[in-house]
Amino acid sequence: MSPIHHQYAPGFGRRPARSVFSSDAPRLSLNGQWRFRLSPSVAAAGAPPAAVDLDDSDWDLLTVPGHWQLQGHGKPIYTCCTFPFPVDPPYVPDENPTGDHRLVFEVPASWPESAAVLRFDGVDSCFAAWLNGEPLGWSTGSRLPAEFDVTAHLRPGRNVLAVRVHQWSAGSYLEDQDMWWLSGIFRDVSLLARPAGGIEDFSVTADYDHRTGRGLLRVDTPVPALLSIPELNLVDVPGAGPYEVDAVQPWSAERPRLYRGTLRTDTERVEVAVGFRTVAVVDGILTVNGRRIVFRGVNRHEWHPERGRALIEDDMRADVLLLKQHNVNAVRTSHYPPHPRFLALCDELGLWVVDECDLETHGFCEVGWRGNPSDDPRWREAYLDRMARMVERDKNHPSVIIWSLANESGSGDNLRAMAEWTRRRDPSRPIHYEHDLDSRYVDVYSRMYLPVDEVDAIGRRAEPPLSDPDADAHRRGLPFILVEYAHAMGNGPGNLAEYQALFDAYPRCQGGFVWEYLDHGIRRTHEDGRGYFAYGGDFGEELHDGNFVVDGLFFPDRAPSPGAIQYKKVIEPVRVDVDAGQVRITNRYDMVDLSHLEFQWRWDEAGTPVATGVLPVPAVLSGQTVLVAAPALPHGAVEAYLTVSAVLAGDEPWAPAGHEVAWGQAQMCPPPVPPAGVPDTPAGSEPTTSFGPTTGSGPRLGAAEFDAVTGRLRRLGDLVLTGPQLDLWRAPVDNDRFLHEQWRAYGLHRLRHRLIGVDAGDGQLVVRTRVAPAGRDLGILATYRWAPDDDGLLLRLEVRPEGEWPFPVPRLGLRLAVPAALRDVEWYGRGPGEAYADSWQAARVGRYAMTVEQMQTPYVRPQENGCRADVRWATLTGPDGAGLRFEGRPVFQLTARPWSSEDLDAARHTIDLVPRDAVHVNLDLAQHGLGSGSCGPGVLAQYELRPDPVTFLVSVRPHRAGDGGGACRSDQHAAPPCTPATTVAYNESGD
Ligand code: IPT
Repeated sequence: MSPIHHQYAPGFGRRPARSVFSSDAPRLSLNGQWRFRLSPSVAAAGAPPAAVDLDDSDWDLLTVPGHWQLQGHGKPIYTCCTFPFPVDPPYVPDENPTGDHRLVFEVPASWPESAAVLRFDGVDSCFAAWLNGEPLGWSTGSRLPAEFDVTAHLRPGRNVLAVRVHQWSAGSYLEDQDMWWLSGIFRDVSLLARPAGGIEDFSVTADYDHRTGRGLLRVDTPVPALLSIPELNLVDVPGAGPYEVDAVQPWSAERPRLYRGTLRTDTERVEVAVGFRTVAVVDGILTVNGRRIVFRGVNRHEWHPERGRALIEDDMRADVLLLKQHNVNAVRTSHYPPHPRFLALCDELGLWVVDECDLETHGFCEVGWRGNPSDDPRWREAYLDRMARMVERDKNHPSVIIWSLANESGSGDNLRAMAEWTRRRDPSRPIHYEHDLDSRYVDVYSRMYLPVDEVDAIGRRAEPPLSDPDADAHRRGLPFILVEYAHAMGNGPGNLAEYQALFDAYPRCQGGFVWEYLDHGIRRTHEDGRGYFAYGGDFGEELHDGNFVVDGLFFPDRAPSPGAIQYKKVIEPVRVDVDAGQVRITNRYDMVDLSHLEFQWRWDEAGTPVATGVLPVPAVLSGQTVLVAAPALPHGAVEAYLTVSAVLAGDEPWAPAGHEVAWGQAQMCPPPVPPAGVPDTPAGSEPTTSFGPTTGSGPRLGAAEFDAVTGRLRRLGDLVLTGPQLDLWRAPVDNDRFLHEQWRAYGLHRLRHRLIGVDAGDGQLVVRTRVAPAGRDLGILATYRWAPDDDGLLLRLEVRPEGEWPFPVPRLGLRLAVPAALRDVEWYGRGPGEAYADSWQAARVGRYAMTVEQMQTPYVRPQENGCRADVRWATLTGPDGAGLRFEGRPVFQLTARPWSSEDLDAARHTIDLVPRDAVHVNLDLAQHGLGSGSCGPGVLAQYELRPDPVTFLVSVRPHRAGDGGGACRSDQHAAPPCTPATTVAYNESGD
């Protein structure tokens, strides 16, 4: 007999799978401090740690649940899909770290003499257990429960439990999810008394008929049991019923109505939480309770930066609350069943769940899928075992509306067998598996990372046909979901709005799940005390996939990244379109009306609120739109914006009253008077005097002094500056993957500037330069035309590319360095967060103040960040309130940081970034979009930044203490009256 870690079989000696529930039968938690010893191999571990009298007093202590690698034993390994051991199934290397765990526990005197069960909710990856020296059995299936009957071995008083856990096993071949490899008893361990005649398991069926409003309820049990749900007038009735319930309130993610009650026999009482709902695919559309639903979802791994996948209740509740607060309505439990409490919280607070089995054989892809277990009958039992353990455990959760067989496991008969078993066991839920490419045994057509145009074709049911006409007809009739899209790695994702537009446009496109919810960074502390998050490679792994493991909408500590804020905006369940005379409000919820929301409006002039109020909005039904008159305010002399926010009218279990759900904003009117007398086009006049590049003293223009050799501005009044000069570079974002290799090959990060000439005259200074990388003959002619502008300067930068530019460029604008003391920033433009060409919708126009430090987004792997878009003006000031003021003509994009782009580019972790003695400022015309290129489609053509000839205007002047931000002067905006200010890169309509 081969050792347990080399077996195709999933386990031995386990009890049949069943659901998780709360019972009044005694339960003893065995969580806590256990004795622990890690051995580098099974051989080194020696005899099992089973003996009652084994002296473990010199073993370490380990917190259970927990991973040993996160408690100082062994090291985490991160690979995305490559197996960190030879692909040699079902065998794993001799170097198989083995953790022996022992716990001495007392069975209280009150413990009944009934049967007893020992339950493990999750052990990674393969374990055997002994109680009081007697073997109980063994199991694989890390994220699934295993129960053993311990009736014969449990003693009154002192008991000794021993568990041997192998890091690697045959099961590891089925658990190649893209996450840290972390081992141990990472979910709860408990001892359960099982009263004779108790409730071993139960299955709730609670259908909802949306035509009649009636529910149909039955609760099946192996032994007859009595059901009580007082709210439904059911008291001690036979569970099996069935019962027709009139006028029942259905369960949905939007209104998670649970009817709580109990089920009892003479010896046991258990809790039930019933949610009435019916899931069905009707005419090719996925419906719940007769209504089409749209997933505004995320893929959720379980993660905590210190505890790994050993989550506690607070973590899980925080996740559900955060998701609800960010308008997310659905979770795919990528790629394994979560801790059971998570699903109970989804039932209670309302999230649709795609519950996915603990199965992924992705590493076989690396070897051409040779030997993939999915199509090998020797693995059949393990596949079916995993599915049954998930379905039986989670079957009573109304939140679970789809079963997912696996992730990225190729194709094969074992998957088909799982689907068939599941369909028989639970016909009430559709079945999903993305990699069933022909969708032969699934009920939902699902793909990942498809580009917008392919989703559009699927929406029209016009996707390319399959070769088998029957399979094609079947697939063409299925609803479609993007089970993964929008790779949220680092800065991004972009293009969320384009996908959402397709989900709105095509009934068949029923939303998707962003990859992914949370960055899986591991918290570490540098020797100087500063904290940071580690990623792949930081633990000396021989194979790893770097920071591909930090690709979430939320940072490892659950702080929302700009991607989360953007996603919240794009998926908002109410669309508020503000127009000159009216506000158009569309209910995009699947089920509920808008009576739970209050619509508050705010009128800002030059970014300062001048009036507020509440719009009277009727209880708009799902899918409907109303037009409400916009508040009429007199147009002043400055730019005015109307913002309408939909906020919670009362407290909800997931957020307090006043929480903002959605908003819309529009520029109501810029100054009616056309701009007058602005010298913003000095290009026409020709200079009369010329300074050569080698002239000794620098030319001057008013309070400004320029460098004679480079032609660069070096002083404005009292302030010493470096620059500005043309800049094309950004520290590549993760989504610049592939493109950034071209940028580097062409040397965009090492541009050289050559002064052609400085010409002065007519009160202007014209600095002509050529900017180009070494080794290449392409370049840019950059002409800086400086003219006096009040007590400052107006700069007109003309950019004329030369040669072949075969790719979009990262950015186009100016960089400069200003004294480090100027660290207080105020601006009028989009904010408060960053915004990019294809990810700006969450940033609203307003007046904001932050320090330079606060403007940084701490991406776990440092990269370009912090761009504030559509900035009309910005000031950078020091402690005395004096500094610089920049003004756009009409707008610019502002990035300010305590380090340079080069520092950012070189840094691997946040702690590598150390403030310099300058503030580095970028004033950009535009940046290239973000896209999803780290794992998916890149930037859409309309958001690419092509190096075309352009002219960019911006002014700079000294800012004195007490100047204030200043209202937007009427002459600052080149935009014509009553049209929104736009830049080349921003499209207000979102089209
Ligand atoms: C896809 C995986 O399903 C997911 O687990 C994760 O690895 C994601 O990619 C990238 O972060 S599979 C990929 C081959 C598209």
